[in-house]
Amino acid sequence: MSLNDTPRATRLHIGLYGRRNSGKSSLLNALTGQSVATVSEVAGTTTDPVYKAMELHGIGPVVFIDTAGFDDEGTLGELRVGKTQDAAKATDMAMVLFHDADMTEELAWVAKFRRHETPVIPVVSQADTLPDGGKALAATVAEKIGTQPVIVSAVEGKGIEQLRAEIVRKLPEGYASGSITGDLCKSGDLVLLVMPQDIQAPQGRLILPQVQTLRELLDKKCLVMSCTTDCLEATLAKLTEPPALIITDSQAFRTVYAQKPAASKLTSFSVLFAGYKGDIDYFAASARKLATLPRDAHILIAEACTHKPLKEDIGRVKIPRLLRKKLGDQLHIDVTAGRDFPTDLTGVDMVIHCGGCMFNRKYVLSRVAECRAQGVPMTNYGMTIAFLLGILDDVVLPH
Ligand SMILES: Nc1nc2c(ncn2[C@@H]2O[C@H](COP(=O)(O)OP(=O)(O)O)[C@@H](O)[C@H]2O)c(=O)[nH]1
Ligand SMILES: [Mg+2]
Repeated sequence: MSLNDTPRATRLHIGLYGRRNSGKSSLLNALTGQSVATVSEVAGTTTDPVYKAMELHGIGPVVFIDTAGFDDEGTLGELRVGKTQDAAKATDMAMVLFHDADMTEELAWVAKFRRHETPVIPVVSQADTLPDGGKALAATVAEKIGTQPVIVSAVEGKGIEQLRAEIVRKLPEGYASGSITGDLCKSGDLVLLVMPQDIQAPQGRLILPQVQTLRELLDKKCLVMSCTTDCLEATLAKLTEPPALIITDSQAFRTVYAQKPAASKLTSFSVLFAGYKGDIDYFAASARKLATLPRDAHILIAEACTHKPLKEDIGRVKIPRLLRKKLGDQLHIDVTAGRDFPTDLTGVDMVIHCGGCMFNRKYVLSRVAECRAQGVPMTNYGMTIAFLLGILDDVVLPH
């Protein structure tokens, strides 16, 4: 999905609040990895609040609000402070920056946000300039507001991943990326769904990702055709033009790839759900890292469902078999199920997650955030299969 397809109003608005020169604009740039906001030594450089819609890695579409600073002086200053107050009303989540022993105004802002039930992330900024790396100031803040602040340095790039994890932790429950198929198809496009109804398919119904995808395609006014893998050839032969997009069950990937018309884009349900329920770019980058894992690497496979494993279970049988075939017999593979996910990932070289249809996006993103913070790559089933079959570069990713 292109950035502008998510209406600004429905995006999560994250506001940065602090005095002039507390490092708000620098922090925003560090978080996004871009120069979104003007940084200056001259206090009061950011004048009106700047609303910037963007894709935040590990989170999704958001709007950042970079404010002028709440200690602005003079007539023009008052106007700016007024605008900062106004921006606060549109803020779904607030970062309040602390950098000074006098924190009267900062505390008042925290209290104000809390009164409005707006989640607040306290931040100790420019930590590299503070005598003990900001620890004493952080302790004082924690004592005053009952929440441990994240200590950051935009210049040294420290604390940025922790801040990202904190944003994920504070996301509203229902936070979703908005679209499953994103920019991959539009109204009037012919979309073919390949859905093998094998031993693992539940009796008499489709699985949730298939149902949700189908519903979205109908809402989008796409023309939808469905078949099982064995009927793919006959289906393609009946169509007068190649489908704009083919969405297949990951397990039929190779078969579908071999038969697909050159003009059709191909993706899988689990790749789509990697984006809908997780961080597609982190998953794709992590899947590529499978190639460089040591032969005796430790891989953690995380299943959302706690159903009794089936004979040809994808997480317990199929993926481990594919991994061993590609990477050798010395791999250590553990499987975890349900909410049973370790907080300490020491010794884990790679996490491979299921599609997460039983979890909400916030929950999957919190796992991604834990992995990112601990420097552990994390990908999902669809991405893993695509990589192991050597077709990751031929799969289209939704955005
Ligand atoms: N040493 C250091 N300087 C910083 C840091 N963050 C910002 N600065 C500097 O502090 C000044 C004000 O930063 P800016 O981001 O414009 O602050 P804002 O007014 O709150 O938006 C600039 O000179 C920045 O280069 C940091 O983490 N460490
Ligand atoms: Mg600024």
